[in-house]
Amino acid sequence: MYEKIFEKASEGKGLIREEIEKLLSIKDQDSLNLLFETARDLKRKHFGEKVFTYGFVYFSTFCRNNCSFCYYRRDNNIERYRKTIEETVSLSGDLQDSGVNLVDLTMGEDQTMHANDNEKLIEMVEKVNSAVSIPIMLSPGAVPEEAFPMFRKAGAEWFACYQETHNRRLFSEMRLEQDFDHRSNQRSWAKRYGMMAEDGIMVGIGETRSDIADSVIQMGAEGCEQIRTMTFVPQSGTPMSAMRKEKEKELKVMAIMRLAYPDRLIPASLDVEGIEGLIPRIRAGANIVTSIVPPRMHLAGVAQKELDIDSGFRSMEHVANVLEKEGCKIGRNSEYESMLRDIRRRRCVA
Ligand code: SAM
Ligand code: MD0
Ligand code: SF4
Repeated sequence: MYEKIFEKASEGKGLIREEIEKLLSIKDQDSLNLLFETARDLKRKHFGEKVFTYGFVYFSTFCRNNCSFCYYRRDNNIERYRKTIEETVSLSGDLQDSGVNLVDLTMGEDQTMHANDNEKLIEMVEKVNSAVSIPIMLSPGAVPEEAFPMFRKAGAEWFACYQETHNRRLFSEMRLEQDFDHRSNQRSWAKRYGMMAEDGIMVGIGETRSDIADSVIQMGAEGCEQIRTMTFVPQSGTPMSAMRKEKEKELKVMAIMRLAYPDRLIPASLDVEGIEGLIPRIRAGANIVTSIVPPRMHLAGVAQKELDIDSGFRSMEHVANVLEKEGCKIGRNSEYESMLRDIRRRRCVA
């Protein structure tokens, strides 16, 4: 029933809307397995058995926004922390020493960091950049266009800002009082000023099949080098706390993204189901592991604030063991960087 679509995608011909929607409707396990198999084959063709790893430093959990889905929304009365620049530099160094290929510096929209044209944030990126040699990804929320050349100059190579959904109505229910176009501009600005960009969607937030197809198409058209999907994890103290967590959808969407865009970087986040969720995501076509967090450093995850962190199950060492058992090869820094060079080169030509 789906064979023709799999065959076409295997040849690297991508997917059209109708095919994306059809694959989203898969229910039986056999077809689902075939979908994952096709995704894995395509991944292998482009990346071999290589998987790359990203360390995660959620250095400030203060936020001025009130996203309905997020534990760290302004109205949630929770304990928060802000690491100093020195602490963040040291955590980034430790992550590099543990072997990750990139460090992702993430924060809520913390006014202390954004103040005076992002002065503190820029200083932090500069200092991390002098201390580590691996690439830096910055995930600071939505900022004015003028910030991008300064982030780039300070040493950030990547900018992550997820649209969550490309349905404007749903966006306004998720990201309360935030502007859809301003958020979407973040990624174009990042690219304009020489950074690579990541987009992403959440699943299980009330979206339809057609919404997901829109997002998959839109993410492809924007040309972000990295694209992701994450299952919404209900958070206590938020308006969406009573919602149900979707089970299979994320894997399906991930595999569909791989069929549609064989050469993009697609993360498996440890922040949804912890270490247990890693291999299913790798088997669905992901080629990057994100949200690797060092244990006992009082660092939180985003969607899973504690899961597997202090036990060390989200450390590089443990992740590497799990990946090696699966037959994956952990990408070296030199391999990651040469892949980034290829990606940048392709973009200049295209
Ligand atoms: N504050 C910045 C922002 O919103 O862009 C950067 C960090 S934010 C916490 C990173 C992403 O985590 C969000 O864009 C969202 O996709 C994801 N996220 C947050 N809460 C989540 C939840 N409860 N379940 C799944 N993903 C979540
Ligand atoms: C992750 N918790 O990779 C992180 C986060 C922000 N750039 C990434 C969502 O899962
Ligand atoms: Fe703040 Fe980001 Fe959470 Fe929204 S998703 S409340 S912007 S930390």
